[in-house]
Amino acid sequence: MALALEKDLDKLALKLYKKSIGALKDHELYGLLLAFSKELMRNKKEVGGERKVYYISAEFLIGKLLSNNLINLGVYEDVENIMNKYGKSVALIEEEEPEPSLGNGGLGRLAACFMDSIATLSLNGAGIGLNYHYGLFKQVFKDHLQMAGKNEWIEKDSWLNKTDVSFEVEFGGGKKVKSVLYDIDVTGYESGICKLHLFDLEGVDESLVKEGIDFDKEDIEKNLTLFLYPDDSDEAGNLLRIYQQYFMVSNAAQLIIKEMKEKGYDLYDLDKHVAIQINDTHPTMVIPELIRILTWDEGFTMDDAISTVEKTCAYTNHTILAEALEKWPLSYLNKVVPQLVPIIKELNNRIAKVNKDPKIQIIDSEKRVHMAHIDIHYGYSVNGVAAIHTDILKNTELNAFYKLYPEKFNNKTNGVTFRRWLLSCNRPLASLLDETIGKGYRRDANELEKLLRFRDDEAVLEKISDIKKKNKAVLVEYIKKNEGVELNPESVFDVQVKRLHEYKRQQMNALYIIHKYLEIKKGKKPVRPITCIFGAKAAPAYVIAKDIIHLILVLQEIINNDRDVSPYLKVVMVTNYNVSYAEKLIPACDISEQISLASKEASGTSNMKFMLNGAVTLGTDDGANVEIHELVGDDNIYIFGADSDTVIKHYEKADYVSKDHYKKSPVIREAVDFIVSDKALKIGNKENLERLYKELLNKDWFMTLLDLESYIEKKDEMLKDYEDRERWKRMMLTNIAKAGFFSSDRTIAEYNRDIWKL
Ligand code: 26V
Repeated sequence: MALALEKDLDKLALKLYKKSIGALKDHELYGLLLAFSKELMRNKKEVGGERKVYYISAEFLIGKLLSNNLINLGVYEDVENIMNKYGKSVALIEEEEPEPSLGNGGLGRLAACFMDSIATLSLNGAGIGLNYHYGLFKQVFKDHLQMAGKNEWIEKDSWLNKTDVSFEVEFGGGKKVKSVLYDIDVTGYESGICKLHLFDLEGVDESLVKEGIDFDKEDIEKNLTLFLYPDDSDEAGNLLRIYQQYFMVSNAAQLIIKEMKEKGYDLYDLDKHVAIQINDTHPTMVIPELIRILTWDEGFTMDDAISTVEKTCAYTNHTILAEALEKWPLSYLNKVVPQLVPIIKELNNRIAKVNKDPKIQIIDSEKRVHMAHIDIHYGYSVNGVAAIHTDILKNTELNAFYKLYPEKFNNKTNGVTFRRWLLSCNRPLASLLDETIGKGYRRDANELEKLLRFRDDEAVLEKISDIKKKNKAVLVEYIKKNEGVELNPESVFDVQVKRLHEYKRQQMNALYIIHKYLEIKKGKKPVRPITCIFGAKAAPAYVIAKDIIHLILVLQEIINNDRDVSPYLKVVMVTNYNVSYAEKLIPACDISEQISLASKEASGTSNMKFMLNGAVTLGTDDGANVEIHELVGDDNIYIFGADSDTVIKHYEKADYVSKDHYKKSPVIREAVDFIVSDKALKIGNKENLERLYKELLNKDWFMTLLDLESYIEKKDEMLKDYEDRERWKRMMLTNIAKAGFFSSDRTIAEYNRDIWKL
């Protein structure tokens, strides 16, 4: 097979570049493997069936696709061998692939994992989203501050396939635009193909973007698909987001109806042939839009349209943060989508007529439209993304709805695709698993449990620890090249990578680092050096989040340049953390930081990727950490801090006072005061550091100081245990063995069993 494959590749190289493989430059090799993979995918069967799920999502954070596709197409090893013959590797060639940044973080990455699993399980499904030309901004640091630039990712040759599908979409004020549909083929693991449909704006104008990521937000006929969620701090930004959302769902609705008609199905049977999964509230307008199309164009009565649509749509909630639950002023909707307003009012009136409870109204007394409320009243399923999250939705946040519709609520604990987060990013570990437990885990992740048989096998434990060592060495090289920071591969690698948000509490990790720094300064040195690694982007309009980045970068500068301290402690915040960076950081991590304020992280998914790659979790009992805790048991995880009930009570009683903690504890005081110390101010900016200091002392909405002491204690306990190497290796093994539950194949099988029923 390898020989035939090499011949095919050589032929293709001649056709594309008029050169043989050996003469190709790296970028041409990427072009070659791209074209080759696309050819293989074109020859694969598209999954079909009588009933289809459409997963609508404003974000699909797919990451680079080359190695993932080669793995799923079953040709990775052969291609790797051929490339090795020419002194190249797939990993090296993949460096040439630009990374699409079509998502903010967990929600978007989840959608990408789900597409992989839908295809792998051969479910009849498609993803629908937007083809943002620059996606999420590219992060750079200047003077210890985050700057945002545009991330160009669309090249002449890419994974996008232009189709001839195009629809018209009308907005208020007589604005009318046309769409163009691009498809990305999603190949499952040794299975068929599903489509990721990304709609773009015909006539989108990249030249609108001038400096950085600034552009004319009003010119929607030209800007609609330039960026993902542009800065939403001003009205223009919010309006643009509504324009984007309507553009996405109007195209989705038209595509779904087109496909129904092409297959000859009766639209009154929509719910029999179609399930629409609404990924967070961003695609909510698909509900009134479908009702509009069915009543205006297809002759449905309002009653029939509503009852058809409510049997078709299902909603996933991804957060309980009040500020993240979308509530659009009716006046905005009147401007952008006046045609939906009477329908939304009708949906509202039908509820208000029978139930006056203000908590469940769609339009509130301030004339804001609660998008989640539309989903819950007019969808057939509502799910949270981890057990504790769904419980909080049922018992607290959405309790009034739960009482009305208990049968709609269900939990679907998130998962991640093991093709990318094990087979692709950690090939040495995958090979070891192949050798020890066989390849069955690749199809059935639960088979990872077989690894427990090797709990006391010193040779296997040693191999697991060697792989970690090698991955750390690879990361050290990469960080040296990309960040110019020299790390010690013998140190403990402590990693926190996720979007920057106060509830995720990167600031608490920073306070720990200050505490360690001061301890070392006083002569108390850790037994083994510690390396603290961060990766995080902050929303450009989120001031305190950017201040936290500033603090971390200031600490990096102070600590790494302090000769007394840097042999024992190093800090690095990597630039432009993205999927590709995650693929390098996660396999090299010892301590996985999952330290959100209990009750606030709906699930988290990096926690799953880390455990799968043999890191041990340091976390609160929050999100999926709770389920990780249950699976691995107390001995294989480090849990600290207030539990979610305690936190929820603090919020209810409004009795948390951060200053009390500051006053009571000298350890806390010393760490917090350092933020505005001469040393910090010499390097950092007064404005940023003082604002952060005041925020922590006077507000600290996410209760950093409540948990700081128990965090310090737990982390120190963990560092001590790291020195009991046998015990640590067993913890690594147990975490890997128990990760099977977190395969997105399991999650998707559950969505299908309980919601989609394909
Ligand atoms: C959205 C926004 C919008 C603007 C204001 C600030 C803000 C803050 C948070 C969000 C979060 C949107 C929803 C989201 O991304 N949720 C994440 O979903 C992941 C996949 O289910 C889950 O693992 C994460 O815990 C959850 O935060």
